Amino acid sequence: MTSASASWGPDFAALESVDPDIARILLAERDRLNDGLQLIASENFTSPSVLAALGSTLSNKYAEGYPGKRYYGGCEVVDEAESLGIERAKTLFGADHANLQPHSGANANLAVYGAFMKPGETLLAMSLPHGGHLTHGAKVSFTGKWFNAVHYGVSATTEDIDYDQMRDLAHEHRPKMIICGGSAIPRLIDFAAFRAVADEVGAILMVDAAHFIGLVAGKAIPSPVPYADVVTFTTHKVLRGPRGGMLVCKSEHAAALDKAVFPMMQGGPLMHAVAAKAVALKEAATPEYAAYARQVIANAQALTEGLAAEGMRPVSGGTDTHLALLDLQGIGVTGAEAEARAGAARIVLNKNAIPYDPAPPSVASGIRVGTPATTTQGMDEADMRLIASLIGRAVKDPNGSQTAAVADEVRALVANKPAYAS
Ligand code: DSN
Repeated sequence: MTSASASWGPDFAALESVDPDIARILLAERDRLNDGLQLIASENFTSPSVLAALGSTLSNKYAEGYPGKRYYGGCEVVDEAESLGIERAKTLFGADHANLQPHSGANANLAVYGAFMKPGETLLAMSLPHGGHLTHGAKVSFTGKWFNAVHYGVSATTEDIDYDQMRDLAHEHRPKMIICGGSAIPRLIDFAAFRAVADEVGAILMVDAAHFIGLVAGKAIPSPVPYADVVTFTTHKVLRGPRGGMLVCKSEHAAALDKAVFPMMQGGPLMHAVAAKAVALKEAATPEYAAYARQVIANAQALTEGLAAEGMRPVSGGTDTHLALLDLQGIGVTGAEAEARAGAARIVLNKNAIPYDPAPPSVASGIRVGTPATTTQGMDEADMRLIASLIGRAVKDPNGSQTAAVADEVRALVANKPAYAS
């Protein structure tokens, strides 16, 4: 029950009193995070500052519109938070304009379609089985149902983006929009090549940077911002902010994209999430964050080399980013088996299709691993080499004889570097 004296910020004691079931679940999830290795490439551990903004009274406020142009009274305080976040995003990414309101990466992408495309028009994007994303025109997504989606993939020899195929398809189909980025791309993307092709065919270039924008923020890899008409991303992956989406764009697209986010696609923004995004952007502008971003890549490379030594073949030969895709066919283990065996030993990773995968997605021939969360915990290359050997022991162990011993070693490793204080 809320009262005049109710705590205005996160109050776990109040939650335990009012709803012990949910309180218990929150503690169990904290313990799960502290009791294993989190190698899901799209996950991370947000800071206490970000969590404080998320658990704040800004959740109460309706603020449809944008700073200074709202459809509700009483927005003068949340206006400050959103304006601060917009300025921080523009500065951090060197962008003309930023919109912090998309509730998710999918919503940010949806807004870009809303701004630039009509149903039936053509888009060109990376195919999902080769590392793209559902919202890039997959048949099960509205983007594949409402638009004519054409897909490029990776070369069978290099397993990197087939830029020649992409260019040929662009000239053949004259897409309204070209998209690059995805969920399982270990290599750097040649944004200049995409820009050149977009210019040749008169297409809008959208970069879905959800996976790697946190590395861009830390200046650890090149930025797509100078090349793209619009860059969409999530805020909770390497970037280490709250769960949510964002976009930055060139000034000539600002009005259309703002209108597409609200009122075309969304109603009231989640102002607590907007404030938490602003906090994450401030954190991402620090030298400590830049060192973290570089370490994420160094760790991913060390982990990939270690897994290769265990007989797991890195797709494309390695990684330039925070994630790696490993082909397990050489060790005779499916992605689903590897996910289950590693999970039983407290190592959380996901099965993943590899390019030209003979297995269905529910089984998959590969796994995807990423290093944002373990790097946030303070782990380094030596830890990654140990983790690779633990994964090898767990995954190449069909009868589970190693599971308990590996789990004990995992617990010993994370005990020194807990994700969250108890
Ligand atoms: N589901 C996210 C990922 O894991 O990459 C992308 O949306």
